[in-house]
Amino acid sequence: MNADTVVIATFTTRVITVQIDIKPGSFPNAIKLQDTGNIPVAIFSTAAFDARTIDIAGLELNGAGVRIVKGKGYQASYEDINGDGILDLLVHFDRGDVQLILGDSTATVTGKTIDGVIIQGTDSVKVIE
Ligand SMILES: [Ca+2]
Ligand SMILES: [Ca+2]
Repeated sequence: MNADTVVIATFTTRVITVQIDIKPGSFPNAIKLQDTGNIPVAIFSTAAFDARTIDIAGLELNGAGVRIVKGKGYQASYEDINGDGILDLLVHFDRGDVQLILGDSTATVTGKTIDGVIIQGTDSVKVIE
């Protein structure tokens, strides 16, 4: 008797949850609906995660990409935002593209590392008119 062999391939997608701070140093993270400009967001490194491995080009905050400054490229820098001695990533998202409506209480950054690992981080927001 022949038994059919069923091969089941399982793909595990690794997702790293990262700690972020929308509008670093400020709380609540008020976002005015009709505002343009940019929203700064810190993505923190930890002992286990180096924010410098993030692919900046692929980052999004609720649908908005990282702001591109004419002649300078992406508006992003490595700074130790929380003073723990490890460099963090500070990126600025295009405010006009961020999809938020009144009543939304969180916003989420999604992206990938240069190795293709998916990252995701959420912070609270206060959407105001
Ligand atoms: Ca904040
Ligand atoms: Ca830090």
